[in-house]
Amino acid sequence: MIHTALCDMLGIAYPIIQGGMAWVSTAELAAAVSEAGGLGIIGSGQAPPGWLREQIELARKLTSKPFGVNVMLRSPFVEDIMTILREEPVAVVTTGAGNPGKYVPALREKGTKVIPVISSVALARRLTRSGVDALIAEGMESGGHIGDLTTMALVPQVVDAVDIPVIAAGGVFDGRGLVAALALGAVGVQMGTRFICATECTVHQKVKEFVLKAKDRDTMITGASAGHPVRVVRNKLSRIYAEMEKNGAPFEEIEKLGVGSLRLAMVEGDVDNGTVMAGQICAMVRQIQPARDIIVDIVNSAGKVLEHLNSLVVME
Ligand code: TUI
Repeated sequence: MIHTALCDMLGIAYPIIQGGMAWVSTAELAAAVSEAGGLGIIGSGQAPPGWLREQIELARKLTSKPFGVNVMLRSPFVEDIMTILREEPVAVVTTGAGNPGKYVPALREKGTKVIPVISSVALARRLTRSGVDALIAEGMESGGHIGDLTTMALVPQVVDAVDIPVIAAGGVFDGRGLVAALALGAVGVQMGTRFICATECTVHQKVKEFVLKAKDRDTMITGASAGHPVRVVRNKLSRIYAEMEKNGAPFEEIEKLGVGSLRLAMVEGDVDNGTVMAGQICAMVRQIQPARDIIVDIVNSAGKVLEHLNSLVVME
């Protein structure tokens, strides 16, 4: 059993947040994670606002436990999404791919905890001044839109820079990752990639099979030359990206490749021509299992790691 300040802050049993992955983290997955004692998150990505309203309604039917919504700040619908979150407040809002500062007061007024994902110390400091409740420090081991520091380097620097709770993300698969995060000063972890292969995850079956097959070096970063680095599982589309970037293709053309490609993979199941975002631990994902089993495995393995570490302490 592992209990941290994050559990008290969010009213959850275990300090595990499920990443709000666009087109992947639907109400079914979020509710299953929350039911299992973690914090489930609906990923609103670039989906239209009506979709989010339905998903919040569905999650409320599936669980009475707290859950959250991730807002992708580069979505064209971000203002409408924020309006819905004021009308239908959820326990937690996480944000990604930008600075959510101006939305913080209205969300907190509704009792929503605001927990931005950040990849630098500078933004961590700035957001602390905006009055956010906690931060998720996400290393470049993560899937999707990333910064350039690793989790190992980023988390302790953010922990030292701010006086609010920090959650670690990027490269976490099991109890070893959870304990490592706690050792770095975090109060918990956010995990995305492992939950892609949760039984309750509604992503296309072909995506689950693709992730199950991935090996340690099968992810790569696309879009860095256009200023938006995104970690994906290598496929036909990522090879086209690499070729274009090598040839110095213009920024706009590289950006164009990505439009609609995440949905194409995650919803339509086209894992050749679509974008399959996943983190570097994708090779460790070897089975499809219920969210509850994933959470139990993380918590039990963390207990064993802690016992082992404790056995290394020699009294002088
Ligand atoms: O947001 C993510 N991961 C994502 S979002 C996404 S969907 C997408 N669609 C189209 C274009 C781009 C993305 C897929 N994966 N993770 C959280 C995260 N946020 N990591 C890094 C950041 C971040 C980066 C820069 C947060 C703030 C930031 O600030 C820049 C600024 O505006 O100051």
